[in-house]
Amino acid sequence: MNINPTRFLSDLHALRQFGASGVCKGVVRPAYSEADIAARAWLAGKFEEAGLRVHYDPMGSLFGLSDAPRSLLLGSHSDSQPEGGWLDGALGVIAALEVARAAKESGGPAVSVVSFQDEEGRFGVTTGSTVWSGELTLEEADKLTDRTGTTLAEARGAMASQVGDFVDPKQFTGFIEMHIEQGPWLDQAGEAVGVVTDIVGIRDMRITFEGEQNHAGTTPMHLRKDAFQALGAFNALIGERFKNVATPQTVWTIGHVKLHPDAHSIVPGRATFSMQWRDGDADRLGRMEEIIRNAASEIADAQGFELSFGPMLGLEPVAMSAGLRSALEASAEEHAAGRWRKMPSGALHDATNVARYLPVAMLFVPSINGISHAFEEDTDEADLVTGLEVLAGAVARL
Ligand code: HGY
Ligand code: MN
Ligand code: MN
Repeated sequence: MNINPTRFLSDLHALRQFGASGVCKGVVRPAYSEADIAARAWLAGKFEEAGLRVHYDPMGSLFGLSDAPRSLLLGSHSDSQPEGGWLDGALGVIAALEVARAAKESGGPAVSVVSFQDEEGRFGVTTGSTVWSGELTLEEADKLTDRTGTTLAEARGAMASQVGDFVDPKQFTGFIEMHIEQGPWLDQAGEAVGVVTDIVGIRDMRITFEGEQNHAGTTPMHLRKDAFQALGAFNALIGERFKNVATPQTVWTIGHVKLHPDAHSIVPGRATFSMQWRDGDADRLGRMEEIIRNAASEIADAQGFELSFGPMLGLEPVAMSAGLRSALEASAEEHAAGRWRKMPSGALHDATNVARYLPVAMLFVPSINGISHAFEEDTDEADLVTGLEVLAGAVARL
C-alpha cells in the first residue's frame, strides 16, 4: 500500500482552515458550530473523491463507507474544544482518509472512515460515539445541555437535513484510531509512536451551590451566603480527601465555573461548576464519587446552602484488543524501531465506545511539550508521517 505523505499533510492543513483561530495553528470548531458543519461537508467531499459512500448518522457523525460487505473502520473526530488544537481528532480522520485512499488505489484491504460528532463533549462525554454505541439513547442525549443551556436537540437541528439512520456496526471488522498523545511522555523520551494498552475511565457532572445574592459592600462577611466561597471550600476539601485514594495516574478538574449573577459588586448567590475525574480503575472512580458527594453535602449543610447535582456522565476504563494491538506493535517495530512504546491513554477517545461493538486499538504520536486542548498544540510533521506509516502498516498486516 503506497501512502502519500504530501497529500496527507496537505489535507490535514486544509482541515485546519475550518475554524482557524489565528493563534498558532489552533482551531475553534465545537460540535455543530458553523465551522464544524462546514468541515464535515468538506470531509464528505474528500470521502466521495476517495470512492467512499458518505453517510451522516442522526448525531451528525460522518461516515465514509467502503462498498465491500466487511471493512476495517478507521477514524476519530473533527469537532474541537472551545479553544482547540489542529490535530486533536483531525489527525485520526485524515490519516484514516489517506489509508482508505491508498488501500483503494493499490487493491488493498477494504477501509471505511468515520468522524464522530461531539467527541469533545460540548454536551456529554464523547457524545456521538456514546449514542452510536447504544450506551445513551438519542432521546436521553437530546436533553443534555452545553455550558450556555442550549440542548443537544436544538444544536443537532442544524444538521437535520443531512442526517440518516445509525450505521450498522456489523459491517466493520474492527476500529483503529490514530491520535496525538496529548501528554508529555513520548516527546520527553524523543520517541515517535505509542501503542495504546488501555484508555482510562471518566466521570463528569455539574454541581450547584445556591446561597444568597446580596450587596458586596453592605453585607457583613459573617452574614453572607457566598456561593463562590462554598465552591472554594469544596475544592480544598476534596483535594485533602483525594490524597488517600489518588495514584499518580488519578486526575480531577473543575474546568468550568458559572457564578450568578457574575458581577463585581454582587455576592454571588449561585455557583454552578463542572466536576470531572479520571482514573484507570473503576473502583477508584466510585470512591472518588463518594468523596465528592459527601464533601459537597457537608459544606452545604454546615453553611446553609442548597446543593444539587446534575446527571452523571461517564465511561469505564477499556483495554485495547490484543490482535489489533499486535499488528500496530509489529508495524511500529518496522517503521520506528527503538522509538516506540506501549502506553495507557489518559485522554478519552471514541474508541472506548466503539469497543462495545468491535475490537479496537489506538496509536499515538508525540505532542510537542505535551500541550493539547490549547491553540499551541503541535507535532513534528516527521512524527505525523511516521504515525501514518505505522497505521498503514498495521492495516496491511490485518
Ligand atoms: O477530554 C478528553 O479526554 C478528550 O479530548 N475528549
Ligand atoms: Mn481527541
Ligand atoms: Mn480532545
